[in-house]
Amino acid sequence: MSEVEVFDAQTMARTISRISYEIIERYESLDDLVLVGIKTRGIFIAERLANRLSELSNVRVFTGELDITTYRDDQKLDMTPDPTMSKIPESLAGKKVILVDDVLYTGRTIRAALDAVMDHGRPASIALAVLVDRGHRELPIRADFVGKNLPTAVTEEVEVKMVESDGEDRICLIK
Ligand code: 3GP
Ligand code: 5GP
Ligand code: MG
Repeated sequence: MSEVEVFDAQTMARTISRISYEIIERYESLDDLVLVGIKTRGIFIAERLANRLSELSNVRVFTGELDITTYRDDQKLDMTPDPTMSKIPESLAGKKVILVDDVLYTGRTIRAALDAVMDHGRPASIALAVLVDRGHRELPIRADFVGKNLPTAVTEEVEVKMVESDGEDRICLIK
């Protein structure tokens, strides 16, 4: 097994900044924007983007937390979709939602997240921001904001470490 560093702490901070600028460019205004992080690390990334956006624009950007466990199509147990497992500050009806996750892979997490978001109201729009797109999509899903496109083999794994959960910011490709 070998480990190749993809992001160090500085690159991760720069990437969060760059995506924040791209978000500002993309939307006419940041009013009604809600960054919805997919647990676990998507939540930390959404918080960091919201802080950076607030610094850059003087608009307070709201965040939410999505737990998509009960919405997955590949779960072994049949679970009833449970919107109360997510922490969304208010209705998402009419909001500009950006889903935020650490790694985009098959796309099944995002498909589930779209269902989960809709259970909190009908947003005006939904976009997707991810730190790493590792390819191998099984559904017609793409990200609007990408930290890094990282071609991977199915046997490889992208290890994402963040200060909030792991004590350091670092992304490695484990071969
Ligand atoms: P999370 O941070 O979004 O909760 O490195 C830990 C993170 O990556 C966890 O996600 C964990 O579930 C996820 N993870 C790591 N390797 C894999 C993998 O090979 N496949 C899947 N589906 N998830 C992985
Ligand atoms: P998908 O549903 O697109 O297959 O996978 C996306 C979700 O699985 C993300 O939330 C991510 O945390 C996790 N994931 C899938 N592959 C990897 C990987 O190689 N590394 C990490 N860190 N997470 C992964
Ligand atoms: Mg994730």
